[in-house]
Amino acid sequence: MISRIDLRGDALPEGPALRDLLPRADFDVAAALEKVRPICEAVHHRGDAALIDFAERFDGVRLESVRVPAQALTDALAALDPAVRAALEESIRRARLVHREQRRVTHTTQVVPGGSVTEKWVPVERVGLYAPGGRSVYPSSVIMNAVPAQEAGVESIALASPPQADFGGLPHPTILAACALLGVDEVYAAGGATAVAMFAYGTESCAPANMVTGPGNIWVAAAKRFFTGRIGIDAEAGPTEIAILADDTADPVHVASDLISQAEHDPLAAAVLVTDSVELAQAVEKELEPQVAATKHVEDRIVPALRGRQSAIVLVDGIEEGLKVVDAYGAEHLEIQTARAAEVADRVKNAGAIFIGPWAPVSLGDYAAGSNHVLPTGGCACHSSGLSVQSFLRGIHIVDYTKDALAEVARHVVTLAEAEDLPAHGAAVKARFGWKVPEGK
Ligand code: HSO
Ligand code: ZN
Repeated sequence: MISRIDLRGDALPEGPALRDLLPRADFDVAAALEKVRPICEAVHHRGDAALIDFAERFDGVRLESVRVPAQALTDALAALDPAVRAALEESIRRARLVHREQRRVTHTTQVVPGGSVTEKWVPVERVGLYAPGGRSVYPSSVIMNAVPAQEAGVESIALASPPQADFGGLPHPTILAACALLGVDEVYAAGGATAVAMFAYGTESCAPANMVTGPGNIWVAAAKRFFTGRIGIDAEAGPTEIAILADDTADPVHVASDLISQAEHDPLAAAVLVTDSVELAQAVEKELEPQVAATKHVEDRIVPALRGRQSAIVLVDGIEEGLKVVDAYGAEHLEIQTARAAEVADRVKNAGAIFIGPWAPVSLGDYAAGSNHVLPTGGCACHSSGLSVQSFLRGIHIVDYTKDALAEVARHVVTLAEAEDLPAHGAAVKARFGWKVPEGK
């Protein structure tokens, strides 16, 4: 069901060489880029008409309008199962608690008397959120995108999700209901690359956005790459990943169920167990069989995900080596199921989110821990973080110097300008002091 990679014995290689030994899915965004280009160009040139044509082609439904009427959101919320509503509300409440505390405060540094730099945090003005349809209708992801944007103070938030032929061309009702609960009332029926293009260029019915965030398949990732530089993006989200660092204190039933939980997302999802215990490895292998057999999505997602080259049980000599492996891997989600798990977790450098001990499975974080589940995949955790309030803010430096404060440092500015062969830079300072360089202090 899952392969083994045995890294015991020899010393582990460092950095990229170690990473090359570890499993990872092929997710070739560059190849998809060429395919999304004509789609993006069509949306640029033909606006809503292109969106309506693409919806017919990709989603099998002819739309009357791309904008979802407000009544559809109200109706979806009214029809929502009360248990699902209560769970979504609790998820929103917890996410708000965590994200509210991520707000940044304006800070002024008095560099010298009369000279200060203030860093002012300003939210992005308009954001387009994307919620996938098809295999992944995740109202939880609507929460994870909307809450940080709202807590950051983004004024204009719109959401796009693919039209569903079964629901008269509207996005899935649970997505609409989640929008209603969150107070996101500007919603569009547009999917994949077409939705990203709609937000990037704007169309007759949708004003352009400064930023697009949200999960999606390879076409969404490719469209985000296509527009990078023109708009802000969160990340090119790839297939989901779970890595578990475990020793012989871990419960194989928990480990197996957590591996399966993320394999459930996608045939390309990655499930990686890193352990120094052969007994645990064997017990997990044994445990996977009945648990997989007992669940849903077996043949289409879980079995290909676990059997794929992106998943493995990695055997290491000890937890020290295990830490090196998980750092080289940089998992989207990392569970620590070892003795003194909090101490081990504290030493991890690269992970999107870390889940400590037996009572914090990734699925808690997916829905209701309060943490964000939009996290860096594909090793991007080595340089990036998950979605947060910070993702929707810009820090603007405000420079405020008096004449005396400028005079004090003028000779350094002029010197550096000359050293860089940019005399006009120096002149811009000298001009303010009768074309002479002030003495300074
Ligand atoms: N594990 C996914 C998020 C998700 N899980 C949504 C369930 N629904 C990526 O972090
Ligand atoms: Zn998940």
